[in-house]
Amino acid sequence: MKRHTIALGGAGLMLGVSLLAIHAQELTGELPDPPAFAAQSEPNFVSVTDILEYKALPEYHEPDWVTKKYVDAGTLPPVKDRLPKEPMVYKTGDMPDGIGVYGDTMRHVIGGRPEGWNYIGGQSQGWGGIDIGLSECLTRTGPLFEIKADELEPLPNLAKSWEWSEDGHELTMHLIEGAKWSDGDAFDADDVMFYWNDNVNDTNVSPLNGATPETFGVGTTLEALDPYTIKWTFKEVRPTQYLYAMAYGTFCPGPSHILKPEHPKYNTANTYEQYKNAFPPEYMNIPVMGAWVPVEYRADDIIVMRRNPYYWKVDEAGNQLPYLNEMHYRLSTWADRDVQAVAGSGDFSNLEQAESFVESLKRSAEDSAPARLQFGARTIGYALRMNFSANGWGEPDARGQAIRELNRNLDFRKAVSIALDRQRLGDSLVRGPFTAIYPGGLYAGTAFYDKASTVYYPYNIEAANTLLDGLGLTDTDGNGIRNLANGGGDLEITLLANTDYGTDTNLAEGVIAQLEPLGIRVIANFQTGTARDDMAQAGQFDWSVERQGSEMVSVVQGTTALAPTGPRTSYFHRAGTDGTLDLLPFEQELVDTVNAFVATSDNAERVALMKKYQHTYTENVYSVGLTQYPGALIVNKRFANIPAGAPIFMFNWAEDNIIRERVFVPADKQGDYELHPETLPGKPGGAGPV
Ligand code: BQZ
Repeated sequence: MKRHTIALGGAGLMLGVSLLAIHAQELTGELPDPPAFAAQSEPNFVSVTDILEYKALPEYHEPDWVTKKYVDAGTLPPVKDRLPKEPMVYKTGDMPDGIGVYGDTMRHVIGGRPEGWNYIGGQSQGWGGIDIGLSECLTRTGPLFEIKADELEPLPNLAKSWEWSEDGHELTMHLIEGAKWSDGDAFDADDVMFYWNDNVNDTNVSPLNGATPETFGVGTTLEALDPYTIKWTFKEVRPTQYLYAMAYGTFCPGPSHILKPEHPKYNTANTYEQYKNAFPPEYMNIPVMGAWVPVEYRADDIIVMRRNPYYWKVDEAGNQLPYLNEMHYRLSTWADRDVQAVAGSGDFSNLEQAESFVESLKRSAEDSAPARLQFGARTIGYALRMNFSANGWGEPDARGQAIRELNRNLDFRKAVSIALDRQRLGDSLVRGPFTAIYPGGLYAGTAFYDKASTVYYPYNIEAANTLLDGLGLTDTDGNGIRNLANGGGDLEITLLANTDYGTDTNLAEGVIAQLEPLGIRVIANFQTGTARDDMAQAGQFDWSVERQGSEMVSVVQGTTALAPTGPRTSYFHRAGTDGTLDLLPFEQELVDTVNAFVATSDNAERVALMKKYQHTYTENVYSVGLTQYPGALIVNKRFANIPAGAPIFMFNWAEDNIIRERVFVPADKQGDYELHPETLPGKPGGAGPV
């Protein structure tokens, strides 16, 4: 600390010199390659048409007890009448263990808590595969990890086919015909248009997972041509990119026949808050298009789901999916999910917290281990994100505004970046070949990553101090904390982090500890998951430590979040109180690069654009990368049809990637875990399974 205190006197000159020296001296350095760490299993790469098709089959089947107890009793139509004209058919060739058998349960353990069932109204269901299982979307991208790179395009799902107009501005999509919600109500364009018109395009509603009109392109329109045909009109020419945004998490329509009556546009007695909260966790049998329906909820204990009798997908033998009759989501912690999965009292986990790696590896190495653990590529990455809005997003006070101004200063961001010892941060989580030094931007080892385009500023505490001195952030009152320039108060910065994950708070504490010697007081603002998500989306943070989304892994999934391409597309720079974005010149460059990427389907051009993106991003320290490491999929050994090489996270989480509706347990391995055997969901809002 002493140096900059001394700097006040003749320091000007010395400061000037060293700052000039700093600026002159190349702060960049050679980015060390990640430690060698091979993924433990490779996917079998296939074409989209190898996975599924839509066609009518000569006959259909269901669990015998469904026929006996419901169809024969006349309380449920025959399976052929519950299925669409042409159901989705999963091809046996792509199913690792082939046609499955009915029965058993997948016992998930999760760290989230359900707010309610109104996903498109903005409520979280607790994550951990709940919303992924309940919500079906127009397209699907989770399973794309096994698609041949040169054939990469989203899978059809609720939209079973589509075609572009000659000029490339219009995309006509054909919805699956005759599919029904789990209560038997027809799924059609009404559900799609209610989501688009009255949720995405209603600024009073923030759908979960952040869909905004700009997620599908500035000026894009959508209309229904008939109950099973919708037409998009884009400003760009053939922006195939948006087909990825039509998958999970941003275009998964909700049951309009249930939600619309609660929406203020159609029910003026209701406020938007009442609409959002109209379906609390206690509300059972919410209609879904997914494979399982919530039939029981015990707060802080468990959510139980039973098979959807109207599920619109079958195998090639005509067996209506899913094979598993029940899903459990035990309400615990994310760390406990790992523990229970390797212990065999839970069935599934995305091992994503590096602190649990060693213990999980040890337990699952034994022959008697109940679960298989497979590491994938390094697709888990953490960054320190700074709030770039200086025009009011999150309504900062004077101190907060001063921090926003600093966040927008490159020397300041560089100083913070080179003051962090990433090797030490990674090692603080787990030792060994797992964590890699991550400067920020696209991840090493991913499709569009280019090392030569990645600017890296190595650890250099000396230069960091000089840069901060150069900004006039000197400790004028001698309390060991630098002061804001021009006689300002102490340099205090709040750091938002998610207490649901040890990794998030450990990394945040690492940042706090490593910046303290520089005289920067970083104050922990640690919040539980949902509270953290709400504060982050409202811009109520100076800095936040976050696990990044799929855009940094795949680029093609979540593309519009790569830069502030719209007022609410970026995670850390959104429109201010006047609705405008105060973009810095390099940010405008990033926006233009991302928009150019969306507007072209020429692969060579896309690769070149992402090199430019990576260079601009890392040269300007748009976010401060902290660490990057692989995750491991843990699944109980009794389950079959788990695809080889399924990553825990790429285009989506493994709960989507493994296609759970076609996962089964061979008859001789089935456990007796069903809590409500031989029951089906009851009426929406009814007591539970019947
Ligand atoms: C996986 C995932 C499935 C959300 C959530 C949670 C939320 C975020 C993120 C992950 C959990 C699990 O992640 O950690 O392994 O099961 O649910 O949805 O972190 O707080 O808002 O983006 O996906």
